[in-house]
Amino acid sequence: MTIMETRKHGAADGALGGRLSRLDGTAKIKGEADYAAERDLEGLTHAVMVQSTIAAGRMTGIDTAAAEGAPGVLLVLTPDTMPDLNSPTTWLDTPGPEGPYRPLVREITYSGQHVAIVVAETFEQATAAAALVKVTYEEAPAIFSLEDPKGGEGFPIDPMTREWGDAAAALAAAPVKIEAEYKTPREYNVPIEPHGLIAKWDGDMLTLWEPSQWIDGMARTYAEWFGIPFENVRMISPYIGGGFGSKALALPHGAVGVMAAKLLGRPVKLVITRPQTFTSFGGRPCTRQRIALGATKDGRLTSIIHTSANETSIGDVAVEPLGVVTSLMYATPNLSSRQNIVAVNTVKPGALRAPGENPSAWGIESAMDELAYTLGMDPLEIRLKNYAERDQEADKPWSTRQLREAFEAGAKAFGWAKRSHAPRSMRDGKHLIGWGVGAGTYPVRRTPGEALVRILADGSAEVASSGIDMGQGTYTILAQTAAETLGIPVEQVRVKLGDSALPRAPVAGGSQLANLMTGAVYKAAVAARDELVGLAINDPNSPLRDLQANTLTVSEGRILPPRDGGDGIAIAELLRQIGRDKIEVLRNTLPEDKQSNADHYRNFSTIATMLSPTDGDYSMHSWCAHFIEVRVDEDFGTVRVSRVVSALDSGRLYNPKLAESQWKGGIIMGIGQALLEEGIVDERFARVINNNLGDYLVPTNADIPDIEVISVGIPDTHASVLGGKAVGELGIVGVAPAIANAVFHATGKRIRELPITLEKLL
Ligand code: MCN
Ligand code: MOS
Repeated sequence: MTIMETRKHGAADGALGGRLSRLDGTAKIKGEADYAAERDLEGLTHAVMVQSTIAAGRMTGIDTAAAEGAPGVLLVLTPDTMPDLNSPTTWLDTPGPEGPYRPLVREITYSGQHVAIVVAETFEQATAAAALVKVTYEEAPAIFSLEDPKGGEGFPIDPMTREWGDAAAALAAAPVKIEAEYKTPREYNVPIEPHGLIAKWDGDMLTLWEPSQWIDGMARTYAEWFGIPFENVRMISPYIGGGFGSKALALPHGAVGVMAAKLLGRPVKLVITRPQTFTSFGGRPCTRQRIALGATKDGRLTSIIHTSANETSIGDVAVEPLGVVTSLMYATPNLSSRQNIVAVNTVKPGALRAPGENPSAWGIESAMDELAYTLGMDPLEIRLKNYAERDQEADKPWSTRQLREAFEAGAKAFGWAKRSHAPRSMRDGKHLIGWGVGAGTYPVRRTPGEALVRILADGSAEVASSGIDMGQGTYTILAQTAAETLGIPVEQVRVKLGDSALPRAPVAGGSQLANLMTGAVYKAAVAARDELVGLAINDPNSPLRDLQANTLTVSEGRILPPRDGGDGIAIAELLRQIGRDKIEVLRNTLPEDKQSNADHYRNFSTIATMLSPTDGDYSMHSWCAHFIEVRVDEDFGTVRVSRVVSALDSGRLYNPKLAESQWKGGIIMGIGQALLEEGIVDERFARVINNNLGDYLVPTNADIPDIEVISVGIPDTHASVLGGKAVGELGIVGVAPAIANAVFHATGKRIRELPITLEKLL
């Protein structure tokens, strides 16, 4: 839809629901956006990390003499010289492990673990000297990945268990059944801006320029590591070059870099190299899921049995929740879902766009397709037949679930009715054509947020929060929220984000920030508008004096009386008249009993305050359906995605242009996951060898067709103050199985292990 059409339909660009372009876009295109590591401070020094070359064992010696004597070198820290840090609290607000925190280690548990840092006057000097650090090791056998039989079955994660009915008996009795194993490899976040920071100490005040999805959470960890008050950490992150889940937490290299700055008494810049983005933090772990489905002859599910495992690191627990979609998507009277984790010699896996939902949908959405073909049923029909009318596990109704509408709208726009059922039945020259469908979902998470709204003497307004914008659109939608609520044009609103000196905000993770921060800004803006109106009716010189507050409106920067009562007064004029330079309101969305908390920041710097999607009377989720066409070259086994139509339910959209971009971004990552992305492990060294953007393949423009996205959401005020649901991670869920299902339709080959590379099709 064009902007003109949107106008015709009511929502002006700058209002909520309008298609305003990104407010940060111009600065980024012009190169004016200042990213964290681009700052040049006086006395800036440069640091480079040294990493282990073995995956398991212990360091027997580390010789730093040559490095220390190299030109320009100022400091070398090793496990022997790195001072201990405090053990930080966890992200659930519980105490961390006992004993000190040591980010440089002698006991090696994965290849690429940090063992030393070298700081020099220039980056080149630090890089050269880092190569001179000589480490000797006593090597032990390593478990290279989840695929390594040495890892065994792992141990169960009981909170992941879901059971109802008698799944085993129902499966045994089912007239139709399928059973298969679905796998995903290690996948990496690879944001274009690598992780890095500039750290500067002034006494016990720490300033950090570091890209962050969660300023408050990271600032808290740094404060705890270094034993200083939260307020002493100033973290600045106005622009972020992508994170996809990897920039939410403070990381070991950050701890070492900040310590180096403290010891040197000079600012330190530390940017990890591209290969180090594969080992300084983890991406999505390798997963496997065994799924058994039982059904009646007419295609009604009677049982789902799901057993799964993901790899974690040695000594740490990382769970990629693999059963989350399995238990939610389809109605079944019997279900059993269990998950193990298996410790292997890898960096601790982390969050990558839709952790859990993404691989979970890969399993169940592939399995449903297999069941459809076993039954000779249309893959869309089987999904509609088993449509879950309510959340069976939580035993609650959905707040809103426009998934049926998504299936219908997507199928219609795609032309699904023209599909011929049999594999290999559609062809265009030497291309086999396949049409596949896959569904997805993402939960609505809710955590408190806080925002400051300021109306200034010139009638313009400011919005401030430590929440962040890594490209998803926060600046823009918060400006729209404030503009609409305050009744001033959007050009008159400035939004400040990404600075811990501003009011508190939760993590921009779990696709929650838009709902939470629009809610907080709305609350503060309503209070500011009320104050403004109060001034207008109380000021003796105001043309609106003594009118009822609830009869006034604010629009286009003017406070207006009821119809035909004149043109009121401009906000700027009123403030000038009464001699006020601003109206300033700070509001948060914490529950009443938490409003006066001494450690206010604690409510925003962990996820302990997060409500689950089933907290309350409803089960709240976003939903989507992807319809995808592939063309498979029979001779070469190459797969091209040639058409994507997705229909998505994220409730009300604050800015459809940006939400559509988010969905498309997720779908593009899903195409990458289906066809390209894979951390290839060298089994001999337990090391990911394609640790660069030349060898770790992500999709380019040439890999991506036009993508049509259709919004089928309706406002959901159970889910959020302004009626929106999750957007950011929804699009990636269900894409890979839709592609694998399309590949099966094209070729008759069922690929159960991602990515779908050509050798699997030949
Ligand atoms: N939006 C909307 N209407 C809604 C909800 C959202 O119009 N009802 C739009 C807004 O433009 C909003 C955006 O969608 O800014 C994302 O909102 P939301 O779903 O709340 O997600 P977050 O703001 O919490 O962003 C985090 C989310 C996550 S968890 C990952 S991972 C991810 C993603 O966003 N990483 C991204 N999108 C990304 N986009 C970019 N460019 N870069 C990343 O690293
Ligand atoms: Mo997103 S992986 O929850 O930051």
